[in-house]
Amino acid sequence: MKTEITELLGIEYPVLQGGMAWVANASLAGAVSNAGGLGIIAAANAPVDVVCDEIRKTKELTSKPFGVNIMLLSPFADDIAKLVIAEDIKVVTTGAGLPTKYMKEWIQAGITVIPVAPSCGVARMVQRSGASAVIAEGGEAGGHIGELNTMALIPQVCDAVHIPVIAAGGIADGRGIAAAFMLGASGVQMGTRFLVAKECTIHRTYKDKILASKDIDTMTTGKRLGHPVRALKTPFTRAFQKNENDSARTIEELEAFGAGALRKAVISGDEKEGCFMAGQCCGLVNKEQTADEIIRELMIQTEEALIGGSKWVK
Ligand code: TUI
Repeated sequence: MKTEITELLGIEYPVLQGGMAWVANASLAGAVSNAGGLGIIAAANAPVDVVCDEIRKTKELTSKPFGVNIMLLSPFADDIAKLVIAEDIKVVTTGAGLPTKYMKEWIQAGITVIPVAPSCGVARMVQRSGASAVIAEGGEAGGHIGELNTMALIPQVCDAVHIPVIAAGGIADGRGIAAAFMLGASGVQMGTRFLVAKECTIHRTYKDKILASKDIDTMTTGKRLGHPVRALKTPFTRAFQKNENDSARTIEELEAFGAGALRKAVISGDEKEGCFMAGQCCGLVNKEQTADEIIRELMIQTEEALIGGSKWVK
C-alpha cells in the first residue's frame, strides 16, 4: 500500500505504532517495523541511558526504519532531544506539547519530525516550525488526549495544513483505517491494538483487561490537572475521579495520587493502583496476534473496506 506516508518514511504499510509510555519498547517497535509498519520507541519519562538501550536493542532487531516518541512533559525531554540526533534516529514523533524549540536542530540533523496535534491550531504551528507530517489524534485515543474527536478533527486538520496527516484515536481495524483515508489522512497511528501484540511485553493482566474490555469500558480523568488521560475503568480511575471531584483535594494531592500509576499497570498489572491507558476502540481488540499478523490483517480489511465503499456509488 503506497501513500504519502509510506513514501515519506520508507515503510511498506501506512501504519505507525503509538509511542505508548512504558509500553513501546524495542521488542514491540522492532516487531512492528519488521512487519512493514513504523515501530516507535516511547521515551516517556525515562532517562537517557534507558532510552539509549532501547534504541540500540531496536537497531539489533530490525534494519527497517523505526522512530522515537518524545513525551514533551518528561523532565528528560532536552536530553532525549539530543540523544535522537546522536543515535541517528530517522523519525521522531512528539506528544503532550509543542516541540518548537527542538525543531531546527532535528531538521538540520535530517530527522523526519511528526508531532501529535489535538487541534488545527497546533497542527498549523508544527507545520510552520518544519514538521514533515502531523499526527492528528482524537479524544478516542488512550493516554493523554485533547478535546476533539477523530471524526471531526481529521478533515479539519487536513484542510488546515498541506503536510500529510496521520489519523489517530479510535482506530483498531481496517474499517477505521479506510475511514481515516476517506477523511483525508494518508496514514494511521494505532496504540490499543498493539497492546495485545505477542511482542508487546506488558503485564498479562493488562492484556487480559484489554481483551475483555468493551466499548464503554474507558473513562477520562485528569481534566483538573490540565492533562486529561483516557484509561480503562478500574478501582484506580474511579478513585481518581472521586478525588478530582472533591474540591478539598489540591492539585498536588491529585498529582501524587496519579504518579507512577501507568507503570504499576504495565509492570505489575496492579488492578488497584494501576492506570491501564486504552482507547475507546478497546472493544474491537479481541485476540492476540504477532505484530506481523496484525498488520497483514489490517491491510486486508482496509482493502476490502475501500473497495467495498464503491458499492455506494451509482
Ligand atoms: O501524548 C500523548 N499521549 C500520552 S502522553 C502520556 S504520559 C502522561 N501521563 C500522564 C499525564 C500526562 C502525560 C500518556 N499518553 N498523545 C499525544 C498528544 N499530544 N495528545 C495531546 C497532545 C498535545 C497536547 C497539546 C500536543 C500538543 C499540544 O500543544 C499545545 C500545548 O499547549 O502544549
